[in-house]
Amino acid sequence: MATAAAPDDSTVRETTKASEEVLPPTLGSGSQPPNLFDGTTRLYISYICPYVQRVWIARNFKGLQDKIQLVAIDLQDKPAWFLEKVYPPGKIPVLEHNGNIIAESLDLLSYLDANFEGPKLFPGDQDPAKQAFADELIANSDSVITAFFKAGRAYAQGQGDDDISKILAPALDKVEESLGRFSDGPFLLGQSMSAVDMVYAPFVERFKDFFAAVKHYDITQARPKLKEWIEELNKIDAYAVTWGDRRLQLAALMNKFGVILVLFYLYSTVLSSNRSGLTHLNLYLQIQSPVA
Ligand SMILES: N[C@@H](CCC(=O)N[C@@H](CS)C(=O)NCC(=O)O)C(=O)O
Repeated sequence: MATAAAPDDSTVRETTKASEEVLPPTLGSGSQPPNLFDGTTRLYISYICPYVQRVWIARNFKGLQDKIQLVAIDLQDKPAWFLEKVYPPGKIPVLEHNGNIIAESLDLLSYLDANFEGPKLFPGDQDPAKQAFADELIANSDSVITAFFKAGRAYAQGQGDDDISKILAPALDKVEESLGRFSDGPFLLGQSMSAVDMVYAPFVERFKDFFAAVKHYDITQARPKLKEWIEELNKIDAYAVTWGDRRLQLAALMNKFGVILVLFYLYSTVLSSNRSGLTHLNLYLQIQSPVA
């Protein structure tokens, strides 16, 4: 009986698993640029930016770890080459692809889907009802995210629980209600993670951790779909790896709202557990506005 030839290493190449990827160091003003516009596709990121996270999750979900190189930029000490040659507005995420620079996280999700292989981020013509809902949710995402930031500021200004809840609850209820639209799965469009989950989750999870830390308030309480959604998202490698050390994400958000005491607590827990984490945290503590 004929047997199949053993796969040749040069033809069968496994994509690096997202969780096995060695993440690059953060580049500041003293850094050398990569060989810009040499045909390599690069995603310029920061490790604490929710807008970046949207695109980073998408890149991993599509299995593009070996096709799109990550380049981490220090937003507090941006390299001159990044501002002069890559993206003068100085924002991230941006993608360097085929000699062009593409910016804006929402545009990048569509761009990745249209220009790269891998599982689809949007249902498109395959499922017009789901695509229409995706468009609606993405159009509403800014108002939900704005409510989260408003609730964070209300907390920082010492407003009472009722005031905070009035701002926060409708935004969270909207997400809970949206999760009920398609009953075939735990994600916003049903069975599988899509671009819409990538748009919302980096913000929902940040504020989940924030309100748990500052108010012992669990945003998933009485919102079972939200709870399940977060649990299921975190089972996905492509998603989970983009969080890194969550204490650092939390510290960055707290710093934005000036929550000094809890920062001190976080600082000491990182100090006792992880020296390199401490170095990163020191860096992040200098950040005035890590989240736009
Ligand atoms: N609308 C942009 C927002 C991106 C954004 O605000 N990124 C922040 C980091 S989270 C940034 O690059 N800020 C520039 C700076 O800090 O100088 C998007 O969706 O991509």
